[in-house]
Amino acid sequence: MINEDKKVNANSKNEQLEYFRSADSEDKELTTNQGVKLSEDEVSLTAGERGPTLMEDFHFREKMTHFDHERIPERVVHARGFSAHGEFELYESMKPYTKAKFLQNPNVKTPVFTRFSTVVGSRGSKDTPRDVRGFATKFYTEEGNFDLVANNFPIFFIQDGMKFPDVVHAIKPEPHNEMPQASGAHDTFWDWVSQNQESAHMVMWLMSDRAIPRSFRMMEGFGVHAFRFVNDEGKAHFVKFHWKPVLGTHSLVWDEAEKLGGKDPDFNRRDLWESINMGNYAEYELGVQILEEKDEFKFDFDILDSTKLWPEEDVPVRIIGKMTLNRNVDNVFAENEQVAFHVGNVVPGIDFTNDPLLQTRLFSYTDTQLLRLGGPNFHEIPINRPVCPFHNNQRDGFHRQTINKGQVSYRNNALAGNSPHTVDEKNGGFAHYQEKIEGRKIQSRSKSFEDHFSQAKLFWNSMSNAEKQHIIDGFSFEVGKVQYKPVQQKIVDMFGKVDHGLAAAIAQKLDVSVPPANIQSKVTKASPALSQENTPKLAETRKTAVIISDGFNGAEVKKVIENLQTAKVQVAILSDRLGSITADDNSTLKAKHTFLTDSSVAFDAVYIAGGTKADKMFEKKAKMFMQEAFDHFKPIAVSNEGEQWFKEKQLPSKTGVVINKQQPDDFSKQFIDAIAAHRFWDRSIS
Ligand code: HDE
Repeated sequence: MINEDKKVNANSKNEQLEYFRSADSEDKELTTNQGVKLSEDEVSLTAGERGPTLMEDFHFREKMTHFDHERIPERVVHARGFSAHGEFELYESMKPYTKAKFLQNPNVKTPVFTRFSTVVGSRGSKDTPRDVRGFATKFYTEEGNFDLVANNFPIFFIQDGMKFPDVVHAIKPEPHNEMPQASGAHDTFWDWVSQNQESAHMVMWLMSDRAIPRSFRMMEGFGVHAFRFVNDEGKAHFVKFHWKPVLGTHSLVWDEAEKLGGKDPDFNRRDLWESINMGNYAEYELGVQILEEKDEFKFDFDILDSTKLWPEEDVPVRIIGKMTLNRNVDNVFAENEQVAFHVGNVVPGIDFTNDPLLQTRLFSYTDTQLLRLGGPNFHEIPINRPVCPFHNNQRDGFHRQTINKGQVSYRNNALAGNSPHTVDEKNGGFAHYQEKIEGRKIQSRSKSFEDHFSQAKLFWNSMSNAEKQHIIDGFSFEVGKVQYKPVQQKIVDMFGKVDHGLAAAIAQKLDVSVPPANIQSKVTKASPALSQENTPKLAETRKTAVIISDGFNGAEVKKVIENLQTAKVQVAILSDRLGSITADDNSTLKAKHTFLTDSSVAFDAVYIAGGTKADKMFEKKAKMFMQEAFDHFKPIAVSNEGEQWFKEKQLPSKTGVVINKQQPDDFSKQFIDAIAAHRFWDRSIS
């Protein structure tokens, strides 16, 4: 379906996809792929009742053949992912900087499709490993598709894509035994890190809370590379892209992430899916850091080096629009698996820089889709089609859908007046930015890429005490799994170049030597924007378990639930069985969760209401729930029986524990404030 003249609006992609949808479950007749109606679908055609199956059973052959070919290769990286549709709305015109049409007029809405992913694990792995997250968005603009193929870290492991296969081989399961799945906690990865010091900054991020996001809805996104904006006068600026989640950037704690890997391997995708279904759409503001070309050499790092970020305090992030993900996919294979992103999909007004990592990515994405999607026509798959017209002389190949009419498929021609014809720049034709280049063909890294530790130290300096402790714990866990002792020592020595205190703390955990203090980076600067302490914190959409048994305080619990829901907190009633639980006033609440089906790690907060009729087993389970939530630094509200259990557990009542000694409204307010604060790091684990 080629949309020849319709204007693009927020619904354009949805309308286009509608053309390809099939509502098989709405009372349809069963047919073969040739459209022949079928009278039998469970028994194959045989010669006699107990005889062999016959070749002529075309339906059996078609059904089985299709099944046999159902798989396509999973992505070589970012295999596990989940997606949603949405729209992007511009707040302010970017006309002075770029001629990209979707960035000209405020309030114009562009349809988008975003896929979130982990990098290392295979398609069936868990959602919550310690890993970078992919955050790739396709903007279906009136001038063609623009793909912002981003990650949730602003930097990368390496400076030149030539090393990409190496870092991926090192972090993937080891080839001789294919272990461990979806984890960098093994020898080959840390061996690689210790031999490739340019990875220091990225590894600091990987050991931090950023690598275990609470939700896709609570992750920042970064285009990583310097791109170029080009305006209609041909003037260029360097630009970096940022996504800022409206709900702030939040994380799990490591123990929780590990447990979730077993309890709910789909934790992040479920969160996105359910939130969108509930109308809690995922929202992110688009920000840009813009640099004048004359400022290219103004910094103490190279702006083309993808292991460096541009500190937000030095180059402010200008918020220019908002993306809202508001529609779930209809079919995960058709959309999430078949979507083909490419960092090279740009529109006029957006161009590349010489960042060597970006340059190599420009080759890799098409190349990988050719194998994964089985040929050169993957742009015709519904999810990948632009919503604007596309015409050229490319023809044929596997799975071609378009029926190109006419005699001519080449340029230059007289027979068809050279149609399709080129379009000059003034009328929207893409013209590559004419950057002046001088130099020899060489294979060597620029000296300006040499400093690998200053920004790693900047990141460390920017962390709160709790965040620093998590980084130390991250290293101690990951490198603690390494079997080859010299690698552990090399890692401690390497990160001694970042911070002596960090290295000493890891050395102590790993039982290796502490490196000398004088090798640490001298950088004292911090970037507050890097700490998650400074991110927006809201109670909205946080998931709270309300634990009740028969005999719960009906008036109080209902009032608290009402207040939580008014504050847009998600409430889940949990008991020892599903169904109606009866309060002291004989009213009832329906439990949709039990101690068996759910565990504390699936929630952000817990309200232990209990009930006078709770038996010993209930009490035991509720106490375990409470203890775990406490150890994960989560807000806890307790009332009556709950308070008793809390005391029996001898949990020190520190911040974040709200005890019902007041009116339900005040109690709720304090609890909602605690939910908004998320975690209480001042608790000691008891
Ligand atoms: Fe990717 N990357 N990448 N990458 N990348 C892929 O393309 C590659 C890099 C990113 O949800 C692959 O379709 C090279 C940085 C995301 O479908 C592949 C290099 C950033 C996704 C590929 C990088 C990314 C991919 C695998 C180093 C953040 C998932 C499947 C030069 C800015 C997209 C595919 C989705 C996927 C190559 C580094 C983001 C092999 C060679 C830096 C979000 O083409």
